[in-house]
Amino acid sequence: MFVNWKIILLAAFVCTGCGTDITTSNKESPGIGSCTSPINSLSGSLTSGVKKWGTQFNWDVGPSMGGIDLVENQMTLIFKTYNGKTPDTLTEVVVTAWMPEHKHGTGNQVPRTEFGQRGEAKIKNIWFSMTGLWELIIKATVNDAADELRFCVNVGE
Ligand SMILES: [Cu+2]
Repeated sequence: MFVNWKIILLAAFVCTGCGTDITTSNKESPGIGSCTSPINSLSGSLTSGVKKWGTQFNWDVGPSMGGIDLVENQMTLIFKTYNGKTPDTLTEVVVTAWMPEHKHGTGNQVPRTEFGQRGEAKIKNIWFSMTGLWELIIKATVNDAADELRFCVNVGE
C-alpha cells in the first residue's frame, strides 16, 4: 500500500499537540462510517438517505491515489429531485472524503464544488493520500430538500 508521507506529515504537523493521529486534522469529522461494499463502477446513480433526491455520479478522473505524485480526482454529479426532475435550484453541495478504517480524511485539502448546468456540480480537488476503501459523503440541497448520502469507493494506485 502506497502512503503519501508528505501529506501525512503535514497533517500531523497541523495537529501537533492535539493527539497522536491525524483524525483531528479534519475540521469536521463525519463520524465512523461503514465502507464495506465499494461501488467499483465509474458511473451510476445514488439516492440520498430518505429519498429526498438522487444523483448520477461520474468519475472524470480517478478514483485513484496516483502513486508518489498523487492525482487530483474529479467527479461530476447530476442531481434530480425525488421524482426524477431537474431541480430549479441546487445549493450547499459539499463533498467530504473519509477513510473509516484509519479514521482520517484528506487533511487541509478538501474537495471543491463548481456548479455547472442546472442540477449539475463538478467536484474537484479530491486527493486520496492512501489506497484502500474511502467513504464519500455528499451533502446537497436540491430545491429545498437538504440531505446527504454516503458511498464507498476502492481507491487504487
Ligand atoms: Cu488511511
